[in-house]
Amino acid sequence: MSEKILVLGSNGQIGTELVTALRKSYGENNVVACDIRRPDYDIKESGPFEFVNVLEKDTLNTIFAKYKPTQVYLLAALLSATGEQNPKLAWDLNMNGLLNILDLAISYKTAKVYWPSSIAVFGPNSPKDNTPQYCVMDPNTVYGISKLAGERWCEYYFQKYGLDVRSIRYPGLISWKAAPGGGTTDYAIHIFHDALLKGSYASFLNASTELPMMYMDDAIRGTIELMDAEASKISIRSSYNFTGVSFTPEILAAEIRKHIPEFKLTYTENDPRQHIANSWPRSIDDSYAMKDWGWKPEFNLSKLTEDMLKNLKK
Ligand code: AKB
Repeated sequence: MSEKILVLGSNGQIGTELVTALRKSYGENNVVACDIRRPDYDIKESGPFEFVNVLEKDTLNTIFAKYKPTQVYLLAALLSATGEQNPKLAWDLNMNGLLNILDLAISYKTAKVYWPSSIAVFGPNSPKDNTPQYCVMDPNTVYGISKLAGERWCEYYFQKYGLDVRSIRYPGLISWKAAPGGGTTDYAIHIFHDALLKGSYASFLNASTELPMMYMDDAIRGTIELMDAEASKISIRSSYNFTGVSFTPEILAAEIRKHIPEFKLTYTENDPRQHIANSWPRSIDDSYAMKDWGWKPEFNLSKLTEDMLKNLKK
């Protein structure tokens, strides 16, 4: 049977690259990009696009009836920093968007659903180093709370209805193709743009704030590998710990200086995102992903820095 794939939230940082990768594997017409905004590319020149708000059940129902998707990727969400500016909207979008998709996936017998979680599910009392898959989780952002609740719903739908839902707890994702969407880890993208444009960057996180990160190429490959894995290999139906490399703004700046020696890093004070970052892990133990479906990152700090600068210079 040929696949028909819906990607909801297709214009975001992840969706932009995921749609391209999926279209390469499954064919342009079999991957339907869906978003509330018009994409940057010319719709007529590319594969199918639909305007969809994941909170509008009737529109969603029409789209499911039209395409009868075999796989759905739900990426539409409000991230950690923007979520704090509008907690009720973040909860509504992140939670009810997910429940709408889980219910429609059951009604339309969608074979597989992908939904991203985040390191934001951890909180101030979670272990900070090599944070294990199973530990205390006390998120203190509405984004983290919605992701933790969403993980429980995913596992519930798997156990109660047999829905094949798969999920990854993304760390900060670093990419150059699309702008990041209002997260706490966004400094690690802005720093590259400003290093090239101005030779300096004012970081909203302090010098020693270490966070888990990953290059987008690894994240897209890992996501598709998880979705392609045999169902029998997936032992976790909440969400998998997943990581690439951990670093601080200071360490990242030192790496950038290997290419731009005059690069200057300064720090702003009292940014609310510092408080969020302080509650998150410094590094992640992703051994379940490695053991269950063979996860292995390819980009370390020097490789991702080189690739970011090379592509942003173009
Ligand atoms: C954020 O910073 O909110 C996201 C995330 C880690 O989920 N990048």
